[in-house]
Amino acid sequence: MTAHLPFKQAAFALLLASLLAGGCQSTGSETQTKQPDAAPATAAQPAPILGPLVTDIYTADPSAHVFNGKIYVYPSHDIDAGIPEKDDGSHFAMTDYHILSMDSVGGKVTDHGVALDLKDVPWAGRQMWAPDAAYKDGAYYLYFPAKDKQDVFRIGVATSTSPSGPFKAEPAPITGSNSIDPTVFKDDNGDYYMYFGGIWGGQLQRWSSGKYIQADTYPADDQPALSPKVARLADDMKSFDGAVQDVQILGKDGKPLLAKDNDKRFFEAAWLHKYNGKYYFSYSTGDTHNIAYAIGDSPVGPFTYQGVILKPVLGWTNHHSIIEKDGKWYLFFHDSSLSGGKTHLRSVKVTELKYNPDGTIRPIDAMVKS
Ligand code: FUB
Repeated sequence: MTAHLPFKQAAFALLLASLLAGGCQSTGSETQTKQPDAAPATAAQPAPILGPLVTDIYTADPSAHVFNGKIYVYPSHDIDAGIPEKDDGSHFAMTDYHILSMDSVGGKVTDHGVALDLKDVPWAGRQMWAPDAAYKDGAYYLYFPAKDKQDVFRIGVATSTSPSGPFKAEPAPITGSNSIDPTVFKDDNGDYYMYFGGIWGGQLQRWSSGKYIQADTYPADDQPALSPKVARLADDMKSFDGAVQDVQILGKDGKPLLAKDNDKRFFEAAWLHKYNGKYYFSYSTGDTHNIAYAIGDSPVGPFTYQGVILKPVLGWTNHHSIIEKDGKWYLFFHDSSLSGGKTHLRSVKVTELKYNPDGTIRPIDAMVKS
């Protein structure tokens, strides 16, 4: 069933369509969901928001990639574990990953079933948070944060011969990794970089000394904000080649953003993409709920703050990825509309992302009523 819908009704229409017209179909461990058609954007209009991509499970933190001409989305799989909401994020108690795929944005979405389960990760204790994936030389790599048995977030890696898994986890997390939200970027010369880090529940504030300290330590308001991290991946894609470095995010004045710059500074959810030869580092500002971005001339920075890509969405967290497919750019993100606003029960959506002629990005407001 197809319908031309105002953007904000599309999610609810999809749910209805799925229920009434059999929009969700299961084939073995895979489930397919039809996407509603949305009216094409005009130059003056914002692009339509499509999704939730799937409605029979909650999905969040979407890391999208194009592999073999198809779009694969590596999300968190949100569940309600009955844990009360706390600042340390314990209620985000996810235990596995499902991978979604589609031929094109707006096409049928396939849920490939469980790709990796917590019980099959020897070192992990709880909370499988935002993952990402990469491809090299015939192998697919799933990078994921989880708390180890000592309740410290680490970043693990698992491998598969298929982009949709199943993935087999390495016996130990990546040496030198910590905190959450890994994302891997492949540069044009074949180098791979991992960016990671997240404040509060993601524990980045416990690594300021270079070692894990249980107490939270934050810079004073007038000091540089906590930095996300970057490391080049070694040839084996399972270890870091060299030291973990700070990612510097500068203001337009060339000085590092400060801890008090809450509406601009890094909190979590890093992503890196390249556009017209420039490196775009984007991230969530956390407690101010923006997806912001900064541009640089090198994959390791420094990056200069530019503005907001995605304004706050329904729910507390904001998390995204950016890909190019068939000459168009897309922003994948999540919100809590399907769960009626529950912060830990989110759903992945997608919309087109547009650049201005000067390379800046047109901000997106997914809350705007059409
Ligand atoms: O999904 C758990 C956490 O919420 C992610 O790791 C953060 O980026 C935030 O979206």
